[in-house]
Amino acid sequence: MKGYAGKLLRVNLSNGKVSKEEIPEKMQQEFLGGRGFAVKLLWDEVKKVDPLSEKNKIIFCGGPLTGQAIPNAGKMIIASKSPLTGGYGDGNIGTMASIHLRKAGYDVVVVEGKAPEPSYLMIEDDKVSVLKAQGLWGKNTFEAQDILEEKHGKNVGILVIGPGGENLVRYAVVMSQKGRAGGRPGMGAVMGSKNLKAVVIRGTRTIPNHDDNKVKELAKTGYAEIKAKDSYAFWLRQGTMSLVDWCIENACLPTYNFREGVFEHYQGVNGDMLERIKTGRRGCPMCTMQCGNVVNDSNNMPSELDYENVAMLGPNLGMKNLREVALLNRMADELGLDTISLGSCLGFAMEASEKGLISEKLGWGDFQVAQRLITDIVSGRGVGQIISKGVRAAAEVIGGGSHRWAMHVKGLEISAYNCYACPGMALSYGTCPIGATHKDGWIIAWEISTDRLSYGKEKAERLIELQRVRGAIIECLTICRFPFVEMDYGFHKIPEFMEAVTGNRFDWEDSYKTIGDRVYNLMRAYWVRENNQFNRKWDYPPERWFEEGPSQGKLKDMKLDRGKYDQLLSWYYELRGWDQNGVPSQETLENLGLTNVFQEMKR
Ligand code: PTT
Ligand code: SF4
Repeated sequence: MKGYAGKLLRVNLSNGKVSKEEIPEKMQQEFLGGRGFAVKLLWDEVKKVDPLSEKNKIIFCGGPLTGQAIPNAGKMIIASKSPLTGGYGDGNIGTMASIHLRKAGYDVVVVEGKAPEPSYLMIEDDKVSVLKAQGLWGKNTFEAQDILEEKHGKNVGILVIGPGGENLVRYAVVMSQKGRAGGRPGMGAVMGSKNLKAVVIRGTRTIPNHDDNKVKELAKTGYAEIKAKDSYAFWLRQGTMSLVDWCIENACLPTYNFREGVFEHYQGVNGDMLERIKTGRRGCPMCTMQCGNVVNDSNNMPSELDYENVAMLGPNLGMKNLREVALLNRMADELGLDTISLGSCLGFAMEASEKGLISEKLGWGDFQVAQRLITDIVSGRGVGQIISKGVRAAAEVIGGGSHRWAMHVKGLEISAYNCYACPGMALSYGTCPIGATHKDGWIIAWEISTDRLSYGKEKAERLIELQRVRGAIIECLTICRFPFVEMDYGFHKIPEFMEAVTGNRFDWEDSYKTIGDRVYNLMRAYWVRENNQFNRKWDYPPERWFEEGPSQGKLKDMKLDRGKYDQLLSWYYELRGWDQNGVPSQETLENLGLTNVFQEMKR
């Protein structure tokens, strides 16, 4: 189909074998690209393996819109079997590497095996080499980016891991451009386990499309339309950071390891404070909206802030100084650690210390302690070693009932919304296909503006709609969702772009349901096949939200109701065509063309 390179590049690091394969048109039609291609490949090729063994594979995928001259199309999916969760894992990163990948003539790169020594992969159109990572291994992601640019020039796309990934921290991410991060469920650790420090791509070809003039015309009007939106000017000032005040207003800011929903010192870390100290903006290639807010940290070094990073490394740890939070954020970027899981792990350790479950004194809001713990996580020392495997694993070591306030679902740490009084958002975390992220089903704003405390079936219905669009179609097309969601740019633009790029009619109503459900069901089937014990408890949020309400704020003492959550979950399963353990039925899978998946999953 037009718009696709139609090529998959496969590199085996164990034996150096490189091959190029055709991507069948059927796969393009049924799975679109990005997340769709990734889950199809993992389902077919990565079965029952240890995620940190050489049998795992890591997949870099664009979609048909990636790199086209349309707004915010500079993104890529990085996917693998997750060493943090044991299930399907991926992340969506904005990077020049996504554009170079497509210019080099590929939609997908699959990396398998393990290099005998630290290495990096260099892709220059048809020329593919595995090079020694001498002088790179052990360097942080910023240093490694500089070294690689010096060697190969600035006109390349670079994906790189830091010491976090090298040392197999289970929530190590892949970094690019000193501020873009992707692959929360440990995609950086998978690269580390393969001795793969970086992927460097230079593509010099033209990205194919059906009607180039039409694409350019749509792009021109698209960029202009986004810039004309009422909320655009405020977005440029604060980006996602305005959410700190919104969460305070709605008592859902994660504070002191999600014990509270409001933070008394929030004005030290909110969007207004950001505006006072902001020095610039950064973002992904082809972006209209640059959401990376740059501030100088307490060492006077630049650090790029988003809401999630600030909430998890700020209020969740009792930290009240934005420049100090920025320093912790910069450490995470340099070391290649996910800021959300990192903030949750540090909060977990501080609470364990407060409760006397560990002997070390790790006080809330203690900046020195937070810095030391981060270095200990990467070097595998003391408490740092325990929390380097995520809060689920840490709770098993520490005991004392700590699993009740280990804030994760399926092993992935919860992102920055405290849901003791948001049943719909709790269900979203519960059912997201990579574990507890807000990305697929950000139902919380609608929930709070309608009937916040309801457990009505309409929440399950609404969540499935969001997951189909955000979690499936947008992730398969591999474009940034912010223009569509935050600027209200309108999903109806997607069929126009798709038709100009592929030359085929793109029926939105049909696609988002069939392709969306196909991708979601295959991700679910992957979890079931890879985890013998899978059952409905895996779709539950942490015990804390059912057991303890916050001690202050307008929703003081509020908790989730276990029986009602269970009913909401049952409705969700029913609407999806899954059984009462969250397992897709044979009929559901076959209606989506996923033949043989049921038998294999059950086996
Ligand atoms: C995403 C997750 C997020 S979601 C944030 S802030 W966010 C954290 N950012 C991190 C960071 O920074 N450094 C770091 N060391 N770790 C980090 N972990 C966290 O990772 C990101 C933006 C953001 S900022 C969001 S919401 C949107 N997410 C999108 C998405 O998921 N899909 C999509 N099609 N478009 C999206 N647009 C927005 O992208 P993960 P990025 Mg990201 C410094 O990685 O694994 O998906 O987790 O990619 O290029 O940095 O853009 O308030
Ligand atoms: Fe990247 Fe942010 Fe722009 Fe989206 S809005 S493309 S995440 S910089």
